[in-house]
Amino acid sequence: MLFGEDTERKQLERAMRDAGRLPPGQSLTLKWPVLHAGSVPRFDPERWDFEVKGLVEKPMRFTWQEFNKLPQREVVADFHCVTRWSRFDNRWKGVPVMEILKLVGAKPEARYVMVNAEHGYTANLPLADFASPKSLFAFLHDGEPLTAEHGYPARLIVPHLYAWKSVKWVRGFELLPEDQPGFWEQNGYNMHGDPFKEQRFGTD
Ligand SMILES: Nc1nc2c(c(=O)[nH]1)N[C@H]1C(S)=C(S)[C@@H](COP(=O)(O)O)O[C@H]1N2
Ligand SMILES: [Mo]
Repeated sequence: MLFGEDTERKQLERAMRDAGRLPPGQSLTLKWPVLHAGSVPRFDPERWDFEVKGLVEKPMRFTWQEFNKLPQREVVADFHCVTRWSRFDNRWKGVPVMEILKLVGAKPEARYVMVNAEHGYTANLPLADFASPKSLFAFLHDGEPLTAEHGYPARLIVPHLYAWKSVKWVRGFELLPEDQPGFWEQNGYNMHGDPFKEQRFGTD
């Protein structure tokens, strides 16, 4: 029954808010909305690559095959969109960001990251957030390959920041000495984006 389902959702929402797990100004969704700018890109495994550049000891480029051979792990995490919905307990599987950072080696001057995706989408974040143990380049969600609209074949997941930093259709990243605004950040979104501090827009 619709009414019953909504009551259940609201009860869960209140419990999660009280437990400190739902960030301020967010509501819980049991569905999984799709949100992005532009069109869904087509995946061509022959042409796909993942490029790591900027302030790294060893710039690297991975083919789709090579990228798939990197160590993988699973992370269960909540997902918070700045448009005020949160989706709990997503089970992601993919390549931890740390695995790639170990291979390329961040130079000491590297402090920020620009993440690059298809169609020129970008998102910036501090290297310390990017390198968090729960950040990963995910292939699977709840045991299934990502659907095209959720970022197939791979997307970044940084669970502790607003979801616009969780770049779909990811194709690489660049380490930088200074912070530079990405796609939404150029349009007024926050440079950091911590949902628990409600860093939605502006400088803080
Ligand atoms: N490449 C790309 N990644 C993106 C976006 C985008 O426009 N392009 N939108 C972001 C935003 S605002 C959100 S809320 C999440 C939504 O992910 P979902 O569509 O899988 O729910 O993707 C993020 N990643
Ligand atoms: Mo979002």
